[in-house]
Amino acid sequence: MYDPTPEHRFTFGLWTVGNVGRDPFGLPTRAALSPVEIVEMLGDLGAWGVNFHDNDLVPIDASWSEREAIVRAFRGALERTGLCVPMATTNLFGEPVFRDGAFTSADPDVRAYALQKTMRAMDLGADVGAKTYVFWGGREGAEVDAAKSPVDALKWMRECMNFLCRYNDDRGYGFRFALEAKPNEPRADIYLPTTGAMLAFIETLDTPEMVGVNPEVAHEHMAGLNFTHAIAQAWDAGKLFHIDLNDQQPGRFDQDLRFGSANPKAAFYVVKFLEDVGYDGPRHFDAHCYRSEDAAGVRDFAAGCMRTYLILADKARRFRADAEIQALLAGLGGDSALTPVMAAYSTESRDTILGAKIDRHALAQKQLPYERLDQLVIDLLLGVR
Ligand code: GCO
Ligand code: MN
Ligand code: MN
Repeated sequence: MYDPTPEHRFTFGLWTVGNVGRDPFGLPTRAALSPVEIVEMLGDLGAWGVNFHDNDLVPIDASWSEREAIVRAFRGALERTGLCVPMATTNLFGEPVFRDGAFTSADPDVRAYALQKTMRAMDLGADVGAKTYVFWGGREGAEVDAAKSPVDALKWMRECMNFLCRYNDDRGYGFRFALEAKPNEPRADIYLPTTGAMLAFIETLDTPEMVGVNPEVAHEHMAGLNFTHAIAQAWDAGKLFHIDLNDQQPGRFDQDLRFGSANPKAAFYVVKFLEDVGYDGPRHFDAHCYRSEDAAGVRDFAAGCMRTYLILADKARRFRADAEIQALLAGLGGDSALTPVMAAYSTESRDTILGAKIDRHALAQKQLPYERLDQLVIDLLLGVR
């Protein structure tokens, strides 16, 4: 029942299951897996797809013939396992050239290089059938606000996104672009730090319909925000093009923990939301295995992300089928004679509301049994219901 199959649309990045345990204080703790080995492992575990940054697959200085050989071997692994590539992205953060930003660098030649690298990476993604193209601007930020105006940074970012939207059209790739926000790390402060900020920025682009968001659990939690509320706003705007599932303790470095491992209750509401609204995009795990693990531990980690998702999806089904929970919910909202009046402004509805007798004391007395409701959710999650 909790075994993943491709229909569940679980995906991982080459950089996630391929993470070798390097951190700012220490060297790798496990051997690197080749892209082909990763695809085979993911196929074996029941995943649906695999995603990559350009240089996760093709080393940055590879020649064209090396690129072709790598892509051929990778495609072979996809065909053998049935895995697909739903999403691709560009590494615009690893190389020293991006030390002060890519699309928001004050140096126009750095921005041009970032565009060139992204267009080539889009070609690579399109070659293997990717449909979503993610933009995570890890270096698009600042430590020293004296150095540049954040308004200029936004202008450069907008120019680059508009340019790449045109490239997408020009080549007929049909990518849906998904912008991923993060408040900090690796920069002290990253521009457009939250999903809400990204949603507002998208509306300033020339072709906003091409662009949505890729919210990540850890990133909103690092900002102290409620992730379910962030994806709800993105969904409401028709912009939830992709999602990065992982976990994160508040107030820490970017932990990228196994999905649901730090705050299962928050993870439950995320899964419940996605299942309730019928989100049909990839369920992508952007997380890392503990540094203390070996290759077998990486499998446990990947299997655990998917298993936890499926357990929580089952809990969401039980939530919907639970008579007591549903009765409590039914008593909370509902309609009154004023519901249709509020739905549209007119002189009549204005006067009806201005003249209505609304007893604020009676309303304030109405019972809101949230303690009971929350305990029922806890009972459900802890497995005693
Ligand atoms: C991070 C980010 C990245 C991006 C990835 C894909 O904090 O490192 O979440 O993992 O998701 O670059 O765009
Ligand atoms: Mn992240
Ligand atoms: Mn991410």
